[in-house]
Amino acid sequence: MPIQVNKPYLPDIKKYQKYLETIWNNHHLTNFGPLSCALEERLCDYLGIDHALFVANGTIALQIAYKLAGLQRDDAIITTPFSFVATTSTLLWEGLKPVFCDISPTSFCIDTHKIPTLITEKTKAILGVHVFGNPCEVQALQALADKHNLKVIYDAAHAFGVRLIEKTSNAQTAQKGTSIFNYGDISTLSLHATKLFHSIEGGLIIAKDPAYITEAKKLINFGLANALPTTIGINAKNSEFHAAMGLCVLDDIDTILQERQRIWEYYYKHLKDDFTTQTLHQNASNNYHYFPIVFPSQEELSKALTQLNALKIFPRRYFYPSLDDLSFAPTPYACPISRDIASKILCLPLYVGLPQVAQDSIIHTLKTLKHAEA
Ligand code: T4K
Repeated sequence: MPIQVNKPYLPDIKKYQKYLETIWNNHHLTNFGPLSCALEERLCDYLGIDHALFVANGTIALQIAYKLAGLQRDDAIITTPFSFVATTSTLLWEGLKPVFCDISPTSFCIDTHKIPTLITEKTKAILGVHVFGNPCEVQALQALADKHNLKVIYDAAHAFGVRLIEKTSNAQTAQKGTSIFNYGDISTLSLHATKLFHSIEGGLIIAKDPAYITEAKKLINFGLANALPTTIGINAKNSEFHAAMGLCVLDDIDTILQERQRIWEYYYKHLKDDFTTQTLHQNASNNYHYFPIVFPSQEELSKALTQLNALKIFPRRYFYPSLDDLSFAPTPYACPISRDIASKILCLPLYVGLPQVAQDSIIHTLKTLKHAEA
């Protein structure tokens, strides 16, 4: 059996079948059904957020977020070039102009210090990505946004369950921290099958201001309010079948996180001295979503990939290429750090059920290659 970068978690099929029976009994298949509402409620509770809307996927969640933030065609949005292509393609799809700001070579998130020189009168928002679940410098970004009257949107596709302990936190939040989704104006999450928590396809729009969620609910349902079209909308609702999967996976979330932590820590223990790893935010929790390593050169990455592929092991070049290098996203600002990291980074297989023998084989192959190079 090939070892892929990830393998979607599947819950107990009998539990899913029970939900199917509920759907059959309800005859409510989609359009804000009871399972979708239950999922939103349970996710708010689990994540420590006030408002969330379950939508079709993380990509449309971003597009809706831009509408909610009032962004208009040709507005300039300062964003990161080191992300999955959806972060940039959604901007372009909406007629917005991505202005790429280079990343920190250690956290792989947008470099806050480089943002001010990119701000012009056309800039309307900052779009950050908590890359591999590692939070951006949310407080510094907010201060910048406040100073220049900009919206802050987070593509938090990878950040399920991540919490931040603020220096100013009170006794209540000091232990658990605050959800990373509570920062910025709007955050979006992907609930795609490849994510640590998923609903097969799905996404979440999260905002502290309930008015955003009320508006989003209209936008994802053709712009309808009380069955009448009131604004230009689209169909971005999700179904009860997807919600049912989310509810089943949420039941198992503690086990999922424990298992991912075990695998992540095993990689870290064996590879940290030989490869550059992502520097994690000191005050944030780790959700163990991805395990990226950075090679000294693209040549060494290619050699490792060839050897692992020969063993039927398929890590992924997340994220390659750097988005400022895309032919369809023209930019006057090249981002050398992002391009460099993108050319040398590899995400290793990490999922519940990854066989120990496969993980050992990955580590052995990488270490052998590394020491042969030395
Ligand atoms: N923003 C960010 C920062 C994102 O990372 C993403 C998505 C988005 C926005 C958009 O959210 P969504 O609209 O997708 O909700 C995968 C995922 O499809 C994508 O959701 C994810 N990020 C991205 C990082 O990874 P691909 O093109 O690598 O997927 P694919 O089909 O090659 O799958 C990866 C591996 O997973 C395969 O090697 C095999 C395995 N797999 C996959 C699926 C779907 C399975 O074993 N079974 C499966 O059913 O994008």
